Amino acid sequence: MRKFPEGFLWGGATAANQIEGGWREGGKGWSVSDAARAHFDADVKDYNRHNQITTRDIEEALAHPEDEVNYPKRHGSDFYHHYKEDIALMAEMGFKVYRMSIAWSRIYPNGDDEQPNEAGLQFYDEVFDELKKYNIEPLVTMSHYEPPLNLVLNYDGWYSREVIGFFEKYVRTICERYKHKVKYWLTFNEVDSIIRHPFTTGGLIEDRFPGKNFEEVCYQAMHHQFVASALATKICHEIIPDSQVGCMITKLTYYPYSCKPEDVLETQKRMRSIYAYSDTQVFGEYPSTLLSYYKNHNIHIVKQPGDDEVMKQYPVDFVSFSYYMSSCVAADETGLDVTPGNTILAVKNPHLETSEWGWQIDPIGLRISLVDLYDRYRKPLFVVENGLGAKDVLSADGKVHDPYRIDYLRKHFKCMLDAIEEDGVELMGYTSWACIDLISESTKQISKRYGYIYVDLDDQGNGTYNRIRKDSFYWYQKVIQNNSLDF
Ligand code: BGP
Repeated sequence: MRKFPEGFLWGGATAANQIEGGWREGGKGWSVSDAARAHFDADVKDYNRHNQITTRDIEEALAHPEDEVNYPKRHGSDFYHHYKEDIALMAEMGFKVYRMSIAWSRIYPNGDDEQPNEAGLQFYDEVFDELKKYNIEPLVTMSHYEPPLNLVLNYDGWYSREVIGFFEKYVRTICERYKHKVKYWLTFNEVDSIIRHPFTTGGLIEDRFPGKNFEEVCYQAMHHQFVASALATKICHEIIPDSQVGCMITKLTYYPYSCKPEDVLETQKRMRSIYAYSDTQVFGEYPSTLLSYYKNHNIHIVKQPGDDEVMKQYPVDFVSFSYYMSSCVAADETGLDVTPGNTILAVKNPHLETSEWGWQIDPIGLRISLVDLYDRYRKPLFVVENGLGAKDVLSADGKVHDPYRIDYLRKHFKCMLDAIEEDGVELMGYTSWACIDLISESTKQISKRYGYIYVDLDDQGNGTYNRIRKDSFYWYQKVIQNNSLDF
C-alpha cells in the first residue's frame, strides 16, 4: 500500500471574504472585497476588464450596502454563524489542517485605527478554539483580498508606503493574540495577483492615479507587499518562535505549444515570470527577470534604504501555491484556441479536458510544478489550493453525487504521491479549495461549487444554508484515514 508521509497535513482551504458573511457584524469594517462585489459581471472571459473598479463604483457600493444583487455575495456561506457546525464537519472528515484567512477589516475596521476591534479578535479566538478541540491546525493567510476599504479611499491602497506600517501593526496584533493557537502562516494570497486584479489584492483604483503609469503603480504596491511580507515573517518568528511562514503564489504549468525554439523560449519567459514572485520571497531579492522587465518597460520602483536588507534577512520558511490548471504558450498566439482560466485566458492543449468553466484539468502538470518548485527552492512545499469548481446538484435522494470531483482529486493526489516518492519532493500538506461551498472569486456566485460540503444556497441568496455532505466528503475522509489512495 502506497502511503503519504507520516504527519502529512490533509485539509481544506477557504478565505474570509468568500465564506464568512457577517460582513457588518461584530464591528467589521468594509473590505475591498465587500466593495468589489457591486461591480461584478460574471462573464469569466472578461474577468480582468470587469474588475477594473472605479471610484464611482465604490461610492455606489457604499450607498447601497444591502442591495439585492450583492446580498448573497456579501453574506458568503455564513461561516460567521455556522463555524461550529462547519468545523465539526471538517473534523468528521479527519482534517489535520484548515487553511483560512483573517479579515483584516474585522481586526482593524479602517486599517488605520488606534486600537484593534475586540469583537473581531474574539471571533477568531473562538474559531481557533473550536479547531483545537478537534486537533486541527489552523493555517492562516494574513491577507486574502481583504484590505480595509478605508485604506483605499484615504491612502490609495498598497501604493502608499504608510500601509506597510498599518499591516505591520495588524500582524503584530494577530501574532500576539494567537501566539498559542496558530503556528502556520501565509503572508499574501497569490501575491502576484496584484498585477491581474489590482483592486482586490492591492486596493488600487486606476482613476485615482491620473497621469501615472498604472502598471508602475501596481509594481510599486507589490514592492510594498514584498517588504511587508518580510516584516510579517520577522514579526511572526519573534513572537512565535516555532512558527512557520510561507509565501503563496499562483502556480500554473506552462507547455510550449510546439517544439519551435521560439515557443520554447516564450514558455521559459512565462515560467520565469511566475517564479519571480516566489524568488523574491524565498531568495530575498528581486530576480533578474523582474529587474529587466522594469528596465525595458520604463518602470521605476521607489525603495527606501533598508528595504533590500529586510527582504534579504527575512525569507519565508516554505513555499505554498495554488494549482488549478496548465496552459500552452506560443511566441505568436494569434488565432490559437483559448479557454478561460484562473483569471487569465489559457491557450488550449488538445490533450487535456476542461472543467465546466474551461479551466484545463492537468494532474501531471501538478507533479511538474512540484518538482520544478522543489528543485528551485529546496524548501518544503504546500499545496494550499487545488480543486474542481462544478455545478453540483442536490439530487432527489437529498444527496450530492460528485464522482467527477473524486476523479479529479484522485488523479491529482496520485501525482502528488509520485512527486513525493519518485521525485523526492518534500510536501508538507494539501488543502483543497474549497472544503465547503463558498462564493467563487471569479464569478462571485456560489453555483461554482468546490466543496466536500454542499451549502444549500443559490446565486440569489435563497436557501436554508443547510450543510450537506457530498459523496466526495466520504471519499476524502477515507483518504485521510488511510493516508493513502488505496482502500
Ligand atoms: C484563487 C483564489 C481563491 C479562489 C480560487 C478559485 O485564485 O485565491 O480565492 O477563489 O482561485 O477561483 P474561483 O473562485 O474564481 O473559481
